[in-house]
Amino acid sequence: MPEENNLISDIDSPKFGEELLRKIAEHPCYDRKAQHKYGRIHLAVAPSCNIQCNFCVREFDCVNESRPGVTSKVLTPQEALEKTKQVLAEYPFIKVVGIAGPGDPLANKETFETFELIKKEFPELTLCMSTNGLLLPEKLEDILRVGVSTLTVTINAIDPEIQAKIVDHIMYHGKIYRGVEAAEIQIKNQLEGVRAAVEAGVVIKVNTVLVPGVNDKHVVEIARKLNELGVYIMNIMPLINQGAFANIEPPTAEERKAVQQACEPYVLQMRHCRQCRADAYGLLAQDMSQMSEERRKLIKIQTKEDIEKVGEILKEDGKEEA
Ligand code: CLF
Ligand code: SF4
Repeated sequence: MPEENNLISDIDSPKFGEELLRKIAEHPCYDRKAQHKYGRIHLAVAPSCNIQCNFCVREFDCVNESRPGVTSKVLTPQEALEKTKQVLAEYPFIKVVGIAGPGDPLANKETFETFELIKKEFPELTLCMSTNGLLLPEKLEDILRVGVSTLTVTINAIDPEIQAKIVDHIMYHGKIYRGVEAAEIQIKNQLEGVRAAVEAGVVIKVNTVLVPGVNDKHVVEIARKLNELGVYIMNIMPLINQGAFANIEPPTAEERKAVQQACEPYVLQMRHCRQCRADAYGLLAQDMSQMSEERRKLIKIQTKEDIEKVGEILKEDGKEEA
């Protein structure tokens, strides 16, 4: 182990304030225990992307965060606000509003317009987004202004030679870059952006798509870097073979587990990701955007009852929920 890396057991827990600790505890992706209790709503307001990953089929959602082979219906910011109002009135256990595509949220001005509208209407909710990180340094000010507190950056390699095998090209400040040159720009921006975001108090999750034969031996090096940067949690996702990577065999569950174990000493591992759609809402395990009206009603009733029941028990016990 290189000297500059601390094992996570050696590091003091991050210095988050009370408000951020509450947001983490109520975030179904950031806190494993929260996944059965609290939900998220994704607003699919961001169709454009500024890079081309080799495992991406562009008519579908961004697979750096979402489910492959799925096409979410794009909403305007106003439609997204209306949808949020409607969904939250019925499912108050939703605590997080996320923008995760269908493209890259930072490549769409609608992302910020939507967050502005949501923040005004629901100031207590956690605002979350995911990005490929290309525009992170220049958009960080906007991210902070609209009040995003949990941010996912996909980092599939920190070695430009490896990244060049994963991303075909990037579009950056009006120019197309390919190969190692493109990879160097993206990695530099991702790492600089993550460092600055951590310093600004944003809680960072990093997604890494595990591509056998391409970055599988390299992922632990990424984890060491995340440790150094102060990243809160890492989500190692399996490749779904499509696009230019259609012929690469995805990792087995055992292979992914072994990589997660190797990374765990450096950065907390997320193991409950559902690779949700860019328009998913509800609990992670119950995407209500894909359910019949009857089933949604059932969940609403059950969940409200559950919440009330828990509230009553707590009142009787005279203590807050653990
Ligand atoms: Fe959405 Fe992502 Fe925020 Fe969660 S999802 S933007 S951090 S609110 Fe969660 Fe879904 Fe996995 Fe993403 S289970 S795909 S990790
Ligand atoms: Fe596709 Fe997402 Fe990669 Fe963009 S960042 S090319 S939407 S997988």
